[in-house]
Amino acid sequence: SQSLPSNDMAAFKDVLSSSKHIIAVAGAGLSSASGIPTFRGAGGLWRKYDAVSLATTAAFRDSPSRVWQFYHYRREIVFKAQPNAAHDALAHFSFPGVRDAIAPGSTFTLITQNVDGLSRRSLARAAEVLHQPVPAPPDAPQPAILEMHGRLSDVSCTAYGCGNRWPNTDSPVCPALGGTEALLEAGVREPDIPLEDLPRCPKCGGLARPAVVWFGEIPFHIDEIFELVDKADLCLVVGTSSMVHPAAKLATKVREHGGKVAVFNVDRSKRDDQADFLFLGPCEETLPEALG
Ligand code: BJW
Ligand code: ZN
Repeated sequence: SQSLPSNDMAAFKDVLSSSKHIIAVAGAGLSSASGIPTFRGAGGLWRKYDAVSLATTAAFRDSPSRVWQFYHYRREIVFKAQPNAAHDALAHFSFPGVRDAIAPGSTFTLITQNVDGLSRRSLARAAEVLHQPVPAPPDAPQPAILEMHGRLSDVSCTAYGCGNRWPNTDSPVCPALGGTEALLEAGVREPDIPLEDLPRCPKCGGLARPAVVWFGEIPFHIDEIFELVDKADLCLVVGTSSMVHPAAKLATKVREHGGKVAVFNVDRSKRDDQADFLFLGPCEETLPEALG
């Protein structure tokens, strides 16, 4: 029978110190302490809907008004939120100068499923504190963060053949969505916003959508991600239920070619019994210790 994963922090730090190609695969739990609801745990409901069922192409086809209200609501939360100690621990670890005291001569890339941009904001803040530029090519082999499911602060055009994608950090994203987040709480019926009043493409006028990755769509940076996974000798799995592919199988792939896996989660998660290390607890407490 297989022994359970170790929770020995000193042994983990030993492995970390001799690792050369480190990746972290993060999920919604990374941002819990920033007040961002997760998908599948408590708080995984928006109004009466299951958050996972709204993050789909089918939901957007059926009701762009409802799905835009869901994303507007999440954008407003995220724009007001601040990165937490777990984001900051990963951000600091992204700087070669910091990492050299912990895992000398290593590379590190954070692969996040989160669309909240908090890791990017944490990295920018760390760059200021450390007086060092954000790690990026050509000095680093990769940008420090790959946001594989896109960004809430980007929108893209749904018109066939347009392909336009642009940043939009307006609050609200368009006038018609303003205030809709409070409506249902006030017991008002869900408004049905006409298509022409939802966000539109400035190039062709087509209906815009959040530039995030829904089920059946190909995640961003997928080729770079698989290359990193092939090279990785250590994979940190942070705050994800590991239910959604391809993110869920990245740690397994690292393990299959002999790399180590360390899971940081408040709860048990899928296939964590196959990990080498399992640190149960809030990642905003365990990660600063593990990477400090
Ligand atoms: C804490 C904590 C604290 C709390 N500290 N921890 C069979 C049938 C149909 C489809 C498929 C199938 N098998 C595979 C598929 C494909 C499908 C899939 O995986 N489906 C499964 C559900 C079965 N995947 C896709 O379609 C993907 N694309 C794809 O596969 O393309 C083909 C391809 C082929 C080859 C190569 C590459 C690609 C796309 C998936 C897109 C997922 N999109 C969403 C929405 C994004 C936009 C948005 O945010 O709205 O991504 S769904 C949602 O789930 C979101 C998340 O990023 C993702 C993962 O969720 P996450 O982050 O794990 O959150 P939770 O809530 O599940 O877990 C939180 C965890 O945190 C919990 O464990 C807590 O315990 C923990 N936690 N507080 C530490 N303080
Ligand atoms: Zn367009």
